[in-house]
Parts: sequence; structure tokens; C-alpha cells
Amino acid sequence: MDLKELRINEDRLRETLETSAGIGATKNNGLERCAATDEDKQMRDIYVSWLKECGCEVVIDEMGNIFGIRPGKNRELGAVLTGSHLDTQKPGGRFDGILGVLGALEVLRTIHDNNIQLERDLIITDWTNEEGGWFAPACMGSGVWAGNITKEFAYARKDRDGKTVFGEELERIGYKGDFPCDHKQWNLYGAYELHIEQGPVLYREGIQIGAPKGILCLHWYDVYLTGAANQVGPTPMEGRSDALLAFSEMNLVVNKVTHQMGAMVGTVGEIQNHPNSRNIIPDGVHFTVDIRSWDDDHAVKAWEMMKKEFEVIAERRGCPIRAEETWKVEHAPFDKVLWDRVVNVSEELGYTCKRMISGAGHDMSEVNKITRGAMIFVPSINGRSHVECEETPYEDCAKGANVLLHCVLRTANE
Ligand code: HGY
Ligand code: MN
Ligand code: MN
Repeated sequence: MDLKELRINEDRLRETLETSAGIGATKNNGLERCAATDEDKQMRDIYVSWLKECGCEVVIDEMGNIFGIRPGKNRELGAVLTGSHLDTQKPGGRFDGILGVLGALEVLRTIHDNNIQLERDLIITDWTNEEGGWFAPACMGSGVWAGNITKEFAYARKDRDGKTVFGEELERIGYKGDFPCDHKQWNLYGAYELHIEQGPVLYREGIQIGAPKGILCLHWYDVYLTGAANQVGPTPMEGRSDALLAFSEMNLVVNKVTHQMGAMVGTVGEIQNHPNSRNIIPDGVHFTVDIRSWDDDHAVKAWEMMKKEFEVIAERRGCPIRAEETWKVEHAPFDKVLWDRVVNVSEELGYTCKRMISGAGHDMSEVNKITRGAMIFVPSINGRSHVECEETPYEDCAKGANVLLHCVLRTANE
């Protein structure tokens, strides 16, 4: 068989994506399937059954990362790994991460259906809790696997409402495996991740495939402010210690410093206000700061500038501050050979392709530390993601999966 003519089964990929879209579906056509929830378990169980249908060995490690292994002819050689995440934001979309896992499954199914035996093992993965929106931080499964964070740190993390503990929930859904969550357990030759762009570039320019050169660094901080609660009526405006007012000034500082520094993004996405009553002066605020740049030092410098201004505001407003660095992943420059392969394969398949950069974080930020990595992007309609209306046409998903198929075939037969 001339492997060049091989293509994935577009209808089957669509059906698989539609099955996923029904597990944790929201009423606005989105998904709510946070890591270690019942919906995540339901999706994982189906995914594992699909892997087994293709004859894969299935390994579940201590962080619940799921590895489906298709043995190659020569098991001494390093394996090719591809995958992403099945967990979503709360609420989130039907494609973010999911296309990377189910697109990899479609590649595996296509290879299996055609009885192709690759030189190297093929491993497809579902990485646990990539999103980090419910249990922070992001990339928890791939981060422990790559050694960026410890298993103990991850297990102890609480959800956004502070009610459940990650390690306990992972155990409860039956995915706290025994296999060590450690990259040294694996012999890898290279890795790919298929993903929606989550930005406006490909859709705006009408380009079918994106080939990012890498991923920005992600730095996550948590800031806690302590004010003084009191009755809003009789308490004079002078002398108040209003934590929410102090926060309001700090939020503007994040935006101001980001614009001053340039070549970065800075966002306050999450805030809790206590006691959050319309007639009590707020005495406690927790908020998060997300800073991203291609230049890690530039990002740290921006944070130092923000923190300095926060301290002045906290002093002036009588609201003591505690600022913590919660999580960091360095910027991830991809392997030139694999990056070029994504471009060459796209063009050979007749697809338009653009070299770009990823502003969104991915498990590939962690995997790329351990083995050569590259990513394949497909357009997001109107550049929207982390929203229920997140959408990528199925024919675009299929194009991305075909690029993944041929990148995998070439690399696994090298
Ligand atoms: O934050 C991110 O970019 C990813 O969705 N975790
Ligand atoms: Mn993602
Ligand atoms: Mn995401």
C-alpha cells in the first residue's frame, strides 16, 4: 500500500467528537467536564474501551494520565507519542484538547484498520487536568510526568470552590493508577499534539493548518488581600480598609504594566470576594494573575513591577497583601525537524499552512522538555475558545488529523 494515499476516516472522527460532546454537555452547546469529575470518568472509561478495541496496551499512571500503546516492530527504538487532554474549562468548548486526543485515536484506528505495523511504538495519551481552571494549576498530569511539579503538590490541590481535593477525587473516579508518573519510565523519539488554535489568525486569514514554532511561557500567581469588614451604612468612607477597592486598583495595574511592557499578555481571570454581601465592606479578596510571553525573563520582570505597585496600593488602602507564585512553565521552542515536517506534510496534502506561535498553553509545554515536540493547529471559528460556542468545522478537524497521521507515519518509521 502506498502510505501517502492513506487518510483518516472523517465520519468516524466526527462521530467520536460528537460522542465526547454529549458527556458533560451544557445547554449552550458547550462542555463542562473538569478533571476528576464524574463526567471526566465517563469520558475516560469510553476512551479506554476505544483503545482496547484497537488492541492497545493501556497504562494509567499515578496522575491518571492514560497511555494507549501500539507496539512497533522494534520495541528497542524510542516511541512516537501524540495526545492532549479530555478535560475542559468550566464551562468550556467541545474541541479544546479533545480534538488532540480523539484525533490521535482516529490516527491509531486508521493505522489499525490497515494493519500497518510501524517501526516504532505509537503511544497516544490523555493527559490529566491540562486546563487547571477547576483544580489549579494547568498541565498537572503532564507537569508531574515531566518533573515540573510534584505528585504531592498536585494531589493536595483544592478545586476553585475549595470543596474537593484533587488526589481524593482522582481516586474516587478510579484513575489514580499505580504506574509511576515519571517520564523516565518511557523511551521517546518524538511527540506531536493536534489542537485547535484558540486564536483568530488561521480563521481570519483563511489558512487550514497552523504550525507553531512553540508555546509562550505561562506564569500563574495568587494574590490575597485582607481588609476590614463593617456595616456599609454607618462606616465613614475615610479610613475604610476595603479589600475589593484595593483589588480594583490592582486589576488596572495588571493591564497598565502589560501594555507598558509589550510582547506579553497579562490577565486577572479569577477572583473571590469575601463575604461578598452587598451591605458589608469586603474584608478578603483572592485573585489570580496569568502572565505569558515568549521571553520568560520579560514575564518575571512584568510581575515584579506589578507586585511593587500592588504593595503601594495595599499600604495606602490598609489591606495587607500576600502574593504567591503558584505555577510556572517555561516557553517551549519546538524541534525544527518536526516543526518543518508539520509544514511539509501539510503542503504535500494540499493544505495551506502558516508558521506561528501558540499563546495558549498545552501539555506539549511539558512534553517538549523531555522529547522533541511539535504541534498542529486547526482554525477556531472567530478565534473563540474557552467558551461554549468554541467551534472548528469537522472538515478542518479531519485535515488536522490527516497531517497528524502522516507526521506520525514518517516519524514512527524513521
Ligand atoms: O491556559 C491555557 O492556555 C490552557 O488552556 N491551560
Ligand atoms: Mn487545550
Ligand atoms: Mn484550554
